[in-house]
Amino acid sequence: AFTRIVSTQPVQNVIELQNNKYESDDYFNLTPKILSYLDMNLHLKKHHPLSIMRQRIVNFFYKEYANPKGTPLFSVFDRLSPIVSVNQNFESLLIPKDHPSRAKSDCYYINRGYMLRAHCTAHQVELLRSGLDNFLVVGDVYRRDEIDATHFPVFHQVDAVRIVHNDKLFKNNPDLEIFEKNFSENVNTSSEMVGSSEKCIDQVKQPCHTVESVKLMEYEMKNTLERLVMSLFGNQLKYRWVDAYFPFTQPSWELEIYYNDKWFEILGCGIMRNEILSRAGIHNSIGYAFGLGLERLAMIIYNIPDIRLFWSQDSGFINQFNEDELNKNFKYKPISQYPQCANDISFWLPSELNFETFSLNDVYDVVRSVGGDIVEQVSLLDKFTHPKTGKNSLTFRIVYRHMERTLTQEEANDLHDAISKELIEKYNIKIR
Ligand code: FA5
Ligand code: MG
Repeated sequence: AFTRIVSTQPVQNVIELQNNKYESDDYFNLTPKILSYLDMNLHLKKHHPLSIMRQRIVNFFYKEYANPKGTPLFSVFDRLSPIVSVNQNFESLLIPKDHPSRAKSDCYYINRGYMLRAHCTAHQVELLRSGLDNFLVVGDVYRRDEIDATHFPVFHQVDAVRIVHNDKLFKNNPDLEIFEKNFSENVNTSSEMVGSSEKCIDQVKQPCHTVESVKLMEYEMKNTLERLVMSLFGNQLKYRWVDAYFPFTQPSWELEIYYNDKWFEILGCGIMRNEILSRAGIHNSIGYAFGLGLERLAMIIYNIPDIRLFWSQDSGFINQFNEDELNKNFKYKPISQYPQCANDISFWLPSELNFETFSLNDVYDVVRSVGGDIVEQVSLLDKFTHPKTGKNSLTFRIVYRHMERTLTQEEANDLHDAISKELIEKYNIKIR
């Protein structure tokens, strides 16, 4: 039988973004909604809680690492464009070709070569190559994700790198070395890049490093980060280190903090992979790197209940935050809770697709594009395969709530209809 191949791909197209032209291809999956966030720069906006978080973290590092004259050692980059090459976001960081984080269903691609950065680590190698050894990168990052009070397709990260040369690290111990004696930097380690993409937590140090150098770096990193979070949350804070895995650091950890009876992961970090340093032309040195999420910090510090509030234009939100009292922690006062409207949608997938090949993030993107910030949550209620026809059906509940006023059921219905229409058009689904 002849099956109609449903194309969800746009026709070959040239799009202009931030004064550069890109040719879109079958990887293009940006939505107008996502593009509208590109130049918002919430982390630079006056009185914005994310900007306050950025300043507190930058100030901490300026103070923590300064030369004897008081000049900060760290350079700060907070205006780098979020449009990066796939190479910057993945290859340069030794992320294997088949790593799940590269999936089209998880990232925003312009084409096969360019994307919206999925983490600020994407700038690590270019900055290392430019000769910097201590730097912070602050910016917006983009990931296709589910929809609820703690997830938004755009959030903000602070990434950091600190490199120490052998002479400095062992200033007081000239007998000690960063590298093992038998280690040669010429050894070809690139085979590790095609290695398994499985998440294997390996807390063993990299073979090239001596135990002493890794322990010293690990101590400095953890101690700095612990004091950073205490400077943000106060000394009473309960935290813990959890073993983790990142392709670009080894060993790696995550820092979790205890809040409202739960553990929250706020950052990932580790000892930088030596291949990254040596490829960037940095020798006889060891480094640590970390990446943390600004929204998570701000939500906990100010008790902000919903991640969409960061995008709110309501003066009732912004006016609660004041640059002049940067270090003051207080509880955010809800503007007011407007009622929710919940509508369900059930549809059949096109017959050539099943639950594995149909991406839920495609649905979430349509919901975001059409419903915008009025959608509070989307949850998958039911998956069902018809016993006779073998057709697959999904049911979602979409919760609508306006952040600044009461939404009528009619308005919610209109949005809901528009979402159904867009899903039918884009993905050839059939409403049940
Ligand atoms: C990374 O993005 C790594 N690049 C971090 C890193 C950098 C590790 C350098 C080692 C060296 P991850 O995906 O876990 O890792 O995100 C880092 C932090 O960003 C998280 O700890 C969290 O605070 C924040 N974050 C991640 N996903 C979200 C999300 N969907 N919404 C809000 N914040 C998020
Ligand atoms: Mg993580």
